[in-house]
Amino acid sequence: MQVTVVILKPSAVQRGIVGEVIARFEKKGIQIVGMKMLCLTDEMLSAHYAHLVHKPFFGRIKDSMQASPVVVMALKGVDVINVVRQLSGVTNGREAQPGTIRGDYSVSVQENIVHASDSPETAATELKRFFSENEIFTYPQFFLPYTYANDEW
Ligand code: FUP
Repeated sequence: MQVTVVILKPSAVQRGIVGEVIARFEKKGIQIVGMKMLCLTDEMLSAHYAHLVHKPFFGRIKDSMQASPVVVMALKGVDVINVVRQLSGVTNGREAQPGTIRGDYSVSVQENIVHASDSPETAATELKRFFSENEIFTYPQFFLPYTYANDEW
């Protein structure tokens, strides 16, 4: 099992679709193992978007991510990093496939509803960035036998 990090961005919080987006992860069969609301700090965003920090548009991305609190989630499942990226769709909401979160709820590159970790290394770093150890829960998923075959997990 892997754990990945999702951020429900201000574009989700402000538009009142946090519940709908969370429901997509739950209905897929992914287990929520951590979740909280917080305001992203300058330090968090410089680390989180280190690959974009020198781009001319970093300032507007930062403003967008700090426009309201966000919801951060830790999600657990088999290959969940890839599964959540697939559910999210490509970065540009105008190009994301219908049926994906961005494809259904976004027409923007920046205001694209969710962030999802893109690799096991990133997921581990982001988990540490946004959660302390006691905020990540281990608990039985009672539907597991109906979610996966027993040789899948
Ligand atoms: P993703 O992994 O899909 O979140 O995409 P990136 O890490 O490439 O981009 C992070 C955020 O920066 C995206 F949510 C959108 C924003 N961005 C822009 O606004 N313009 C760009 O040219 C690239 C990214």
